[in-house]
Amino acid sequence: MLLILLLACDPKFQAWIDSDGDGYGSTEDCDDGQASVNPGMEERCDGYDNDCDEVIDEVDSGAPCTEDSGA
Ligand SMILES: [Ca+2]
Ligand SMILES: [Ca+2]
Ligand SMILES: [Ca+2]
Repeated sequence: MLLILLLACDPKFQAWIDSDGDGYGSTEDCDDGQASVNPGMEERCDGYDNDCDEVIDEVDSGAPCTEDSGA
């Protein structure tokens, strides 16, 4: 029990916080408040930079990223 408390107080462990629970801590996750945004995520048309490459809603296929699927 004491060991766990000591680890919790360790700055190294405090620096790694996964606020959104997506498996990526604040040191590697570019948005630790969005579970659909982390370095292991594929880009989606949702207005977020899901894959953390600093480009929002880029699509490899070249298809336009719009919410309009019809017309
Ligand atoms: Ca995240
Ligand atoms: Ca991106
Ligand atoms: Ca996106």
